[in-house]
Amino acid sequence: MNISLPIVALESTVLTHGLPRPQNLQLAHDIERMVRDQGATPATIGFLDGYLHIGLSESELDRLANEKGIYKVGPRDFATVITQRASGGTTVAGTMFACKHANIKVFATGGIGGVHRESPFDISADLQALATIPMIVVCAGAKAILDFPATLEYLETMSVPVIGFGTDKFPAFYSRESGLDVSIKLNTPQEIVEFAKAHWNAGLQSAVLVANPVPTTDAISSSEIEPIIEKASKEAKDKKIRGKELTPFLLQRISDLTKGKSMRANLSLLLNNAHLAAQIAKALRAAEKRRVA
Ligand code: PSU
Ligand code: MN
Repeated sequence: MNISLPIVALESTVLTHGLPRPQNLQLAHDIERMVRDQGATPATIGFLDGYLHIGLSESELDRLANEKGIYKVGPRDFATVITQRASGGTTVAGTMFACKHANIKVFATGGIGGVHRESPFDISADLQALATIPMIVVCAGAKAILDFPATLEYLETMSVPVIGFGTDKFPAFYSRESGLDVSIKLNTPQEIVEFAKAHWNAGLQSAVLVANPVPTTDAISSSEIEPIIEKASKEAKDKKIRGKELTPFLLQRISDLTKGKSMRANLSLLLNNAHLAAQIAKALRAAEKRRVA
């Protein structure tokens, strides 16, 4: 019998490439504590010296947050870091791939990757992972730097349901809404678990994406953030920044241009997502216990 423990997987690209030092290590600790305080077990996932770690100790988190030459690891980079005995932070897709092996069903992140605005054909491997790995992924929408309509269309094409947690609208990472619709609004962790079970029982193999808006106190209005995103995107285009460098470049530029306000929103939504993911992991565990009893 396959009963999952209430475990919440956490990605590590946000530590290695998404946030500056020292906020990155502080966040790693805060987010793990948030999961534990809710009665679930955090498992931050990443590569150290060519080995995949599911759950990292204090000193291992410190290495990922502070060492130089750390890779950003999506699924296609697994063989690279394994053969090079390298260390790296796993992206949403890389973390989901690890969860598939470890049978972890719940994962919290900040924002998923998606279809980029400025770079044609730059579509994050996160979308491919969401299409093929059956688990519950909690995010605050797609990263604000993306093409939202294209990202949501792709998720629809790949049969990934998008649940708005307490909202009909897809949240836009720094802002609470993008003006675009989710596929269903649900209001409790129990409803989310029931929905995911129905999705998989119907024979689907895709993930269920939970979109949890950034807390109101830290949200930035789209009228404030949009011109800044446009500016940063244009700079990236002018500097010919592409591929895996694009996301870190944009996040850093937006943080500079907002004098750190976007980073505060980023930290706040990460903790908020870990909180909800822990509740979902516990609800999933309770549902599985009931089924076995
Ligand atoms: N959202 C953030 N910070 C991040 C990321 C997302 O606020 O660092 C990371 C995630 O790990 C995500 C990755 O999987 O960026 C997507 O990168 P790309 O667009 O290159 O696939
Ligand atoms: Mn990309």
